[in-house]
Amino acid sequence: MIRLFDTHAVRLQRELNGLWKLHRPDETEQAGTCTAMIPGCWEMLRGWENYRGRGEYTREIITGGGNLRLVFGGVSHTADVFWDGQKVAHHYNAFTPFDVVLTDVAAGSHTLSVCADNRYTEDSALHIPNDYHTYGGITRPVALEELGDAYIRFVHVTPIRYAGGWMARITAEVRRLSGADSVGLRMSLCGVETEDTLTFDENGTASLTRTVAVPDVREWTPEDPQLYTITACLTDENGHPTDDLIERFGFREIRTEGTKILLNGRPLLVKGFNRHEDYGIFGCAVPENAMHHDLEIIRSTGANLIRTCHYPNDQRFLDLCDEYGMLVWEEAHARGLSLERMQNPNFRRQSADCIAEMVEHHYNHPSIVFWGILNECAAETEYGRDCYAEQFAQLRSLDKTRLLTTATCKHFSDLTYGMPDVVSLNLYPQWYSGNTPVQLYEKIKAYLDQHGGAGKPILISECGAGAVYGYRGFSEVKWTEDYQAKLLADLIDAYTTREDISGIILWQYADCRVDEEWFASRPKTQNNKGIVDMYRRPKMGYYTVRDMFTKLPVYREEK
Ligand code: ADA
Repeated sequence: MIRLFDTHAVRLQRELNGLWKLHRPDETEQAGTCTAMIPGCWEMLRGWENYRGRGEYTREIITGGGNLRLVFGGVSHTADVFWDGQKVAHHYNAFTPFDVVLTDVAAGSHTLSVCADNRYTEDSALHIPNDYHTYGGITRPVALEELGDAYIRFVHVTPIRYAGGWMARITAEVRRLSGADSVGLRMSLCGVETEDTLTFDENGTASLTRTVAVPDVREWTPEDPQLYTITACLTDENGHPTDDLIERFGFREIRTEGTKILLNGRPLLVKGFNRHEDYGIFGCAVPENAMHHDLEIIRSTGANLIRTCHYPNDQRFLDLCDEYGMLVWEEAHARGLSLERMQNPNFRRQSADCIAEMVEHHYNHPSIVFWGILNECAAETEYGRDCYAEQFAQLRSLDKTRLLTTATCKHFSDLTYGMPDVVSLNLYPQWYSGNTPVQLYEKIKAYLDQHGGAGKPILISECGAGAVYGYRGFSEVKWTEDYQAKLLADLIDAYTTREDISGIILWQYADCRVDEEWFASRPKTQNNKGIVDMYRRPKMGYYTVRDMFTKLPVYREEK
């Protein structure tokens, strides 16, 4: 499945998941040639566990011909796509989807190849050796769609709350591949029907924006995550459907008021986890059942938010968050980039592409309430500050409704405190620094108040401690589960009880693999700050967090 609900009743879509052939194109001997399961990371294959290089996946496609669209949920991290040996697409970034439209394809058998590359070359500004692992392969689902003369590229729904209730602003974009200069577009949501004729411009694109009032709305809330469906359908001159797209959305509002974050008008207390897409033997290609299991565990702690540190997530996971009423901070890809890294000639373009793809594909998820950028990058430099400003401006132009933020560790030199809607602090008292949680926070708060951050809501976007699963001891020294559990209790206590902090996002939900070449090598080559290990076995910290989070309210006024 590429999504967790039906997105088409007219357009034919078939999955290309399953077994593909895989080989290493840069090795003369056919060592490593095998069959691989898609979606999957090649690190799951024997002999490929530490492979960093190019891997070429191939399979046969039998089609009745016509216009086809290949949809890739994610290829890690660079993809070159070949159709019968001809290159048809190039895409950079493991964490964003892309597609390829092929017109007038002949009926019969064809060869589809995808060459994935997970090397850290100079071309790659965002995938670098890091405190998480960049796996290799076709790591998210792939599908093939049959298109007619035109198809719907996207439908975005923006919920708008006004004094009398709710409206929905709908934006749709349609592309023409062949055929007539105009097309009919019928849409239906919550019992409201619209019908329009769209005329294509010289580039073969047509778009439409409409705002409709929606009566009797049930709001999407963490307690009652009500989802609605919009169906958009292209029609020919006889009114017959030729293409369609079904999307899900919800009615909810997120905004700030002074130092508060308001969800549907109520002050939110964030109780969250940072979660990497990484799971035991599956790597970043986390199967649906395991995603579901993660949400079961996370919800059982009483948490209400997940931060997708530090990249856009698989859309199936976001679908699950919509269903579970789990709030999401989705982040564009970047972690810990130095000034030198940000000055990579590809950095600005690769970042802009990532942001554009993330917002376009994930716009409708009601669960996403924050867009984040540039975790712990060079915010202390003037060049870095300009990049932050550029990315915030891009996000604001694409989405005027969600809150923008960035997690900083440059507490006493950050030049960007004035830019985001919410100031977010990554801090590790009693782990990397000797201060108590309150001492450290108060020092930072005094600084940020003088440097653009005064009067804004504040989130603790990361804090925590490492614990090696199963390492226990009366000594309660660092790396024991005992030390982690005790520190987590202190952190939750310090950061959820102050009026000037809107909540805490613990680092992290589950242990994850880190790159061996990353400068701060870690025990077991893992970031061990999870409250569960890579196989989701609970550490003592899981129970501590659960005991504390479940006693805390979702909204501040309920205290
Ligand atoms: C940082 C960073 C995380 C992780 C964490 C840690 O704040 O944002 O990705 O590396 O520190 O475990 O040290």
